[in-house]
Amino acid sequence: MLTAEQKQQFADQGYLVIDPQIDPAIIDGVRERVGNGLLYPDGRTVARVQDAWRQDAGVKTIACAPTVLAVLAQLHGRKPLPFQTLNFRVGTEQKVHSDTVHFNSNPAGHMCGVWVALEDIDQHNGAVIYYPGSHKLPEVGMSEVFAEPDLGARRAPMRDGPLSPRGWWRELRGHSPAHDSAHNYLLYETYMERQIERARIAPALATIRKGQAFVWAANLMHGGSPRTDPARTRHSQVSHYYFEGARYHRPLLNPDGRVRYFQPDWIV
Ligand SMILES: O=C(O)CCC(=O)C(=O)O
Repeated sequence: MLTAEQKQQFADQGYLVIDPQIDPAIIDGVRERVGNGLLYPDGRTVARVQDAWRQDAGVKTIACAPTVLAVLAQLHGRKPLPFQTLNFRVGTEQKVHSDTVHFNSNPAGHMCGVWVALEDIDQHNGAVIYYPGSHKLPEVGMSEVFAEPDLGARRAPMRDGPLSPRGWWRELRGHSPAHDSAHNYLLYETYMERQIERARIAPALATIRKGQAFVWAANLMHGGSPRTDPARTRHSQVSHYYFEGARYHRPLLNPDGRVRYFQPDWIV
């Protein structure tokens, strides 16, 4: 299904724009129910909904779209296994990072993100920003961050055990009394900005059309570009995939550097 050029582009640049062939009615339905908050009885709208696939069949359909699964299988030579969805109503303005710090595997790199535009994306509504070819840079974990003398000196004390994903997000948002992971993540972001400057890689924007998908390699540096028009929405869904035949871990939840494997909750 993919051409040799497309495979080569993914290998060289770490990303690919594809047509995931998802029914437009599914796209519109997810945008209305999840993006516009209709999923919630109290009518609240949230900027980021994690794992809505558990409640919403449309979200699951997007994550498990046969064309997406076929493309990923061709790119990785292994069966893709979807395990997480995030739905966004507006741009995240998230700082540059690689998914490998959140989700990695053994053997390394058997992870992938697929970001589906639920409306047209341009340079004003917070398109994903990415750094072509950056997936070839060495993977960055907290030990690389702490090896930088000034960042290492600011390192927060390590906790003893692993942190749950919910606990980690609470910390990142400052809701928890223990802020060590959130603090260390800020050091990681500083390190990644320095990496980009050192590598002198120019950024690009994933200005894709409604219904298209942006596929990125686990180690591709990316984030959310500024919302230059704050009135605009940026309805989108990113689904995360591991690949069969590996063991899976979450480096950030284990900042003591010990690899602790976990069993993802597969989207089936
Ligand atoms: O949607 C965005 O703005 C960024 C999403 C992202 O960085 C991620 O899912 O890893």
